[in-house]
Amino acid sequence: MFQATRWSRWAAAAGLLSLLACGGGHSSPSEPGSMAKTVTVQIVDFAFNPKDVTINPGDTVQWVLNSTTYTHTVTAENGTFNSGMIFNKPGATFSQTFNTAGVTTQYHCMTHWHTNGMQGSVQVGDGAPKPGPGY
Ligand SMILES: [Cu+2]
Repeated sequence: MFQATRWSRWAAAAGLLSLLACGGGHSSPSEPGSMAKTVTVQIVDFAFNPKDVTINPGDTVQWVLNSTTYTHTVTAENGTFNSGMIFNKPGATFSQTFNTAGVTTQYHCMTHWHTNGMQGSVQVGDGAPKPGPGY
């Protein structure tokens, strides 16, 4: 009886520690550089999927062309990044790391922005504002 109680307390403590070790997931953004993740956004036909992503500071977004329609770009409207015409064959990738919490970056494809509304957003941290209409 005594042994079983000790063991279950130990198991509960170990479970709690393993949760804390991973930063608790999305509800509590981690420090930059610790437990940083890469989130993938697929480019399929004339759209980003998912269109909007929410990440923690220090995380990286990697866009991957998974389509035979091109040429696309990933171009930030605040000027912080621009892939150029890099998405010119299936499998092409572009990555950007976002370190500043509370910032939402709206981006688009220069080729298909006006014709297809090809745009998306990256929200960093839980307090980042929602993207504008259409993003
Ligand atoms: Cu495009």
